[in-house]
Amino acid sequence: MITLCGFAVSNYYNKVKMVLLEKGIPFTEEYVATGMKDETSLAASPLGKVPFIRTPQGALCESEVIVEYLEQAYPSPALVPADAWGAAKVRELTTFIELHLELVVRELYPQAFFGGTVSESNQARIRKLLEKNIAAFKRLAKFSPYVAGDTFTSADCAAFVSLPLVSMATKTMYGVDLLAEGGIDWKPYIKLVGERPSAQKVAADRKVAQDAQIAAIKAKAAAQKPAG
Ligand SMILES: N[C@@H](CCC(=O)N[C@@H](CS)C(=O)NCC(=O)O)C(=O)O
Repeated sequence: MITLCGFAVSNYYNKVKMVLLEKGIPFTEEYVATGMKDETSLAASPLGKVPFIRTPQGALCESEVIVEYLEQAYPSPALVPADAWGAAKVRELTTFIELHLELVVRELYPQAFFGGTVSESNQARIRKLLEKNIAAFKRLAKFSPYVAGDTFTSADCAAFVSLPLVSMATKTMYGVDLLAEGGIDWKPYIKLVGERPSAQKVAADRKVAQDAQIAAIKAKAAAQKPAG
């Protein structure tokens, strides 16, 4: 049995979870926070990142490596085309979504989502890069209706969990959804993918985790507030 380690607010965790659900692979979930220092977790994920999985053969980290392992080990139903070219085109999209969109916008999260700050010069640098990368992504993405074409693939699992973050973070930081401004009509696409049982489960579990996170932040703030 596979154990998926991490937490339900993480987009990379949710990408792997969606793949597991789509493929009908039995798995259990284990809550692991980021930045873990214990030797067992570091042996599984040496950078202290989530997700990682535990399998009877050992542990594996890096979400896309996990997705590729799952595709090979559990080929049916396929989430990547069988032919080399089709498979490469799916991976190309996932790489664009994660490396050129999510990893760039992630630099905004401290201020967009966590009450921290991002310097104005960094905000300007990130915006410029995002505008360039979103235009590049638009050239590759099909949305017809799925991101790689007429078939649902693992790139849709990546898109479903990461594209809304690009929109939310840029809207919060710049007052404009750079994805939509870049001509990517992502909302109907997310709605379509969101109808899948796998997406509904991921979204429902994420909401429970987010609500718990917000409640914990509020409780902490209340405890720190001087009485009176
Ligand atoms: N390339 C990694 C990225 C995973 C990642 O950045 N996960 C976040 C949570 S969404 C994390 O662990 N952050 C903590 C850190 O970067 O130290 C993957 O695809 O698994």
